[in-house]
Amino acid sequence: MSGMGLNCLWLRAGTSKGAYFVARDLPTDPAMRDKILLQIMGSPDPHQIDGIGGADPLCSKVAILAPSSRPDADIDYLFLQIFVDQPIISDAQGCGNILAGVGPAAIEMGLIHAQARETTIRIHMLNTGDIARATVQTPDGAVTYRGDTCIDGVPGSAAPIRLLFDDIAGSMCGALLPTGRVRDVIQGVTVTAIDNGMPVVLLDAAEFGLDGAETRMMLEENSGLKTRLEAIRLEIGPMMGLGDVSNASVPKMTLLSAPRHGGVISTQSFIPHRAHASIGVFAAISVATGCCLEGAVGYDLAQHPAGTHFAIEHPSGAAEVVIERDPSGQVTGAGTVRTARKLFQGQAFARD
Ligand code: NQM
Repeated sequence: MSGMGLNCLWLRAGTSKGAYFVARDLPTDPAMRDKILLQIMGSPDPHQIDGIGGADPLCSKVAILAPSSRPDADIDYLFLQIFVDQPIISDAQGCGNILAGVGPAAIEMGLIHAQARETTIRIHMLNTGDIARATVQTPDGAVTYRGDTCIDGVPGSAAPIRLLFDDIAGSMCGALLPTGRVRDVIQGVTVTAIDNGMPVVLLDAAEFGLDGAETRMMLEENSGLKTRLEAIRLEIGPMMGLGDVSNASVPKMTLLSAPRHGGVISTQSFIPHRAHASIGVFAAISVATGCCLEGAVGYDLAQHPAGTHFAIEHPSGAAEVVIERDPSGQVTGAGTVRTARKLFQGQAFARD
């Protein structure tokens, strides 16, 4: 198996890059599958020199697609985070950026027939059990990647891909506030643990002596900060129902400060060991949701928008998310717009 090429589509999806496969081409045994995927991506190696991975968690991602097992969905999507420098593959999180490529990939790989103008695909996200609706531009019945939509963190513009989610609260943790409290004190630091699509720990940057303007590189080089964040993460992970998180890519650790550029809040995220160049889709939705909860870390730092549009500032701009609330203020739905681009289509090879 490992000597044979596997059909593979390599997409830039949102602010991430990933390899898209069809499930029937991969071994059904997860251990065999993971061995092949580690080899294809080149892990473990900080440079992923013997594989196609981009030596950064944001470019070391895999999506596995299949016709859906559910009547209310069209496609099953399993997201796998391939650790760069450890032989670990984790399905303990979803990924809203790689999700943006699922619609185009499902059409390109022959799993879905495109409609005449745009095609809406119901995607069953296997990592969480939740459903997303993705609308892809398909003029003349084929995917187009060309368009005028810009997202911060990606040069140029591309065709919009609309993503909508109905009920993603407690996606991995079972509850929006997995510890049962809006704030906890862990290792002397006040935190809010929240999961609206992604398990995230919200922290006030000021508690770490930061003002929120530090660059990704400054954060990466701050080993004292990383040590403190990891200690908090390891303690709160089990409290969030995630078990021992030493080898898990969740919860994400997000430092918050007051917005600087007209957005709702400013963020600096660790995912969980490397600083994010921007912020994940579901992470941004979880942060936006936290900003709506009185008492949560971030509520007092946020500039609260009157409507549904939340600009979540991050180190390379802002992520625009839509948050819908009922009259009591409870978050009922979320969405965003991303773009994607086909970079390569062909066969990927594991080592013999
Ligand atoms: O939160 C990175 C990304 C992500 C995840 C990460 C994501 C999300 O930016 O939905 O997209 O948090 O590991 O692709």
